[in-house]
Amino acid sequence: MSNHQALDRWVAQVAELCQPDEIVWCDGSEAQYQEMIGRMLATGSAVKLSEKKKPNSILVRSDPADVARVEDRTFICSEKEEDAGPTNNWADPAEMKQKLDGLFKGCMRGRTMYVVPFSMGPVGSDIAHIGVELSDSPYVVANMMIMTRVGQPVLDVLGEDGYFVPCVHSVGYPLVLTDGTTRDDIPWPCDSDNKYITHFPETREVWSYGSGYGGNALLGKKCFALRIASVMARDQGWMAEHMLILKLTSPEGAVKHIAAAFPSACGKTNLAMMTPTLPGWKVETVGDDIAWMKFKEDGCLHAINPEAGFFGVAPGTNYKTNPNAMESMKENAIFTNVGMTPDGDVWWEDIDRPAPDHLIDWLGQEWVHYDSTHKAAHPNARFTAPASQCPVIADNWEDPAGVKIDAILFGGRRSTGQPLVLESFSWEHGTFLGSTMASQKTAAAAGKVGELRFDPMAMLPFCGYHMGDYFKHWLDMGDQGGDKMPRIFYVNWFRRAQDGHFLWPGFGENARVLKWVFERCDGQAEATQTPIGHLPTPGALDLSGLDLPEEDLAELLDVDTEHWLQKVPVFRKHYAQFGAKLPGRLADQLDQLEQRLNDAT
Ligand code: OXD
Ligand code: MN
Repeated sequence: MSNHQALDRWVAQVAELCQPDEIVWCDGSEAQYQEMIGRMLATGSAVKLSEKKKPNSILVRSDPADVARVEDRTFICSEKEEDAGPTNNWADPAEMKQKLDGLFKGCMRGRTMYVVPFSMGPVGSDIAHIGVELSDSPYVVANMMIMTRVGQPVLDVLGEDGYFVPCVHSVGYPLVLTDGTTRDDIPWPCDSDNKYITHFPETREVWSYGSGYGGNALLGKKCFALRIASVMARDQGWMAEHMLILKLTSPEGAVKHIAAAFPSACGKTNLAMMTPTLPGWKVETVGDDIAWMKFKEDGCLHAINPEAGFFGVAPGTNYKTNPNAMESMKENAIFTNVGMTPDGDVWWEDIDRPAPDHLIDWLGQEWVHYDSTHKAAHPNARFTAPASQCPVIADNWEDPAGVKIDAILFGGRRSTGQPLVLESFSWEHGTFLGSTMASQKTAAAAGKVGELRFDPMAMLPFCGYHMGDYFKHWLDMGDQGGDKMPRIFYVNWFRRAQDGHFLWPGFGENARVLKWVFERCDGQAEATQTPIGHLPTPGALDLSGLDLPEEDLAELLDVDTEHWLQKVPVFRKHYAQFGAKLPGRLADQLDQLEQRLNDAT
């Protein structure tokens, strides 16, 4: 029970529907975290890792049918279909509520319903917002305790009548069936044929059924902090974005904060924790996945990281690609769908050490290296770790006032055409760049990996309303902020040469690009105007000490007019889906691009 009548009433209503055996309120304490871990160990959901190798950490293996976000089972249930737009699955809210009533009825029988009051952002910050998740999964509760701020301080801020976003989650595996028969719990309960990840933007509710994995189930993350928050942000004049936030310090000690939107599994965590190769430059982490940005009295956008932990992709993470992520997950971590070594440690593809002779794979079986398709870890295997454990967490990462954002980067995986870095001509042109962002698909979502798809502002799976209205919101924000808005850049670490090799070394070397961005913000670094944006002049990028063949640099900064002219009709087709909701100013931007390209040929 709380002091908040509406909250208590809602908890009672959901309990009446779901019929759990008991209700437990989460206080966010270490004892309660240990209780969740204990419950998972008892049902076989979790395996304890070696105290020597990974203190206070567990490994969890999901059902093979529940391994990623399910975009085709994710619904925006707005009153009007047109408000969900062409990029979302829409469902009628009344019909969906009826369906959910059927699914949720009795779905927690034989289980405990946990009440998780959580703050997205430092508790009490005026950029933060509060949610309450009701869930029957100890795995979800334990993850929420790492990923958000949970417990009594949140209820204290809520007081008697504070606003919260209600989020209901069930794995959809009752232990007592309607006919009264009982069944034992299983390690990863779910209802994989019946997943519904549903959002009600008008009433700002989330109902999630059937999956226990990541963004489908940790409802503070994608469901609240992006889909519902994007609607709140539109209505209240702020921004909820799929962006990392980093603090960049120059050798002289000057600081800038950069937010960057890349699609899922395109290196946000690596960039946010990067160790620069340029002497004297420092990158520190504020957040690795989501940014909430509001205007402050100075007229500038200030951002918080609404999360308190990292839910990062494990495969490919190692002491070379991201030593700070490796250090962050050294202890007190949850690993999901990775391999396990005989000495009780974790293993995944491209971790720093060779696979031992014996290994239990993510399916819980002895791993046989018989072919490259049979991986020890699932490609979307994850680690959950407290952000406070990151060695380069910024000292101001929990500042309730947020950090002033100086620059925004867009980017994705593009093997051709897109230069290493460019700066937009204006906020409006930057919005155009974000709206036409495309990237090769990764394993973070179910579906075919590698396909090129438009992913505007990296928000394709996360925008809770019509994408055309979302573009308009970006333009409105720009009109409001004027010349105080961050500068907008577009980066691409993934361009390949004809023979297939990556042209840019990436990782710590990306600091060279950040340095140019930093200097552009101060009006210093040199740039040439091209039809697609301002590109660094050949000498403007600091390449000291980097062995980069001249022809590779030339290709990285090449603007192939033919390539871009071919893109124009592709962009037009992409824009056409937004119909009358496409802001005319963006259509004009596309015409202007075409004009500039034609003038250049
Ligand atoms: C994530 C994602 O988990 O974008 O952050 O899928
Ligand atoms: Mn993400």
